[in-house]
Amino acid sequence: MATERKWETIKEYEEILFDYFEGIGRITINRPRYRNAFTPTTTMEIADALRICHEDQDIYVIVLTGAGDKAFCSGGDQNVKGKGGYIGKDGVPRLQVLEVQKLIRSMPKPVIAMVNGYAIGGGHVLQVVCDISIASDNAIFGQTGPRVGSFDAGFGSSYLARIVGQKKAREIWFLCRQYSAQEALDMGLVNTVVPFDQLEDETVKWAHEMMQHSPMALRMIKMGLNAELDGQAGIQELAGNATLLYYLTDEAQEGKHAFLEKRKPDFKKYPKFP
Ligand code: S0N
Repeated sequence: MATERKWETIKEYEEILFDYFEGIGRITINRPRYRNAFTPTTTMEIADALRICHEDQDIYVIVLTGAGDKAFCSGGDQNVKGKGGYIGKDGVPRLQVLEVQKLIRSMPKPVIAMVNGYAIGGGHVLQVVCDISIASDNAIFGQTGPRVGSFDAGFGSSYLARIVGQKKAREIWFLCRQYSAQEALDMGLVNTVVPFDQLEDETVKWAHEMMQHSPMALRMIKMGLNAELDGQAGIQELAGNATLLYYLTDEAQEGKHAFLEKRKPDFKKYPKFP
């Protein structure tokens, strides 16, 4: 039987839920009527919640999911798709889910996709960019872009190919087929598959297991894995984290103190590790 948990609301939004339980920040796309398709409001709200997760010292792991038992996310809401992007309340067309993808990728904490149904189109790309994917046995995966007049040639293709291989990635995009949770597991697209009623329990278990490990170690591993794929932007992220670690050393402090004390720095006393 599934465990009942008391999730506490972190912030109220229109189209997402954002709550907290024992070190986990959970973001739920809350548009089940539209299979959790995202509008510009949804993506702006997810981006805001992710920025809060980035800063919040009590959040160790982020979970992204969809409301209900039908869909994780069915991609961009076709009702508001206009020329140049998805049109929000300000009348401006945007492709803002790209910002959400980048925020997930540069989040210095693990992000788990808790896939509770359809992960389709831009919704599938969201689960692809998450660090870990835990799927329920009713989850269905696939891209629809070439059928509905869109595509994601960024992370949605290149990173997908790193996960499932070039041939399979081309099949997924060129044929727009749907794949079962078991097929997704077999091609390495998700980490595990569990019965729907165990999805939250399993996700919380994985999150808590990761939380027992060094946050800095997880952060550096994530940035290293990203850097290998993300070119200059990935190196910039990894280098930024290396600088953070360097600033924590006495050697770096010596440089700052010497400057402020108007003397020559003495770096010789610090070890040169082999
Ligand atoms: C998810 C599907 C397979 C579910 O099928 P099912 O269970 O048979 O339900 P339906 O009856 O089809 O749906 C129930 C109701 O929900 C509405 N609905 C579902 N999906 C959407 C959607 N994406 N937008 C708007 N409404 C949706 C249905 O219309 C239905 O409503 P009613 O009851 O009124 O009939 C199935 O629903 C499906 O195939 N959905 C469409 C999936 C899709 O094509 N998504 C869009 C794919 N494209 C993108 O996501 C854009 C890519 C992208 O985001 C991007 C990429 C790179 C750069 C930028 C962007 C960007 O655009 O931001």
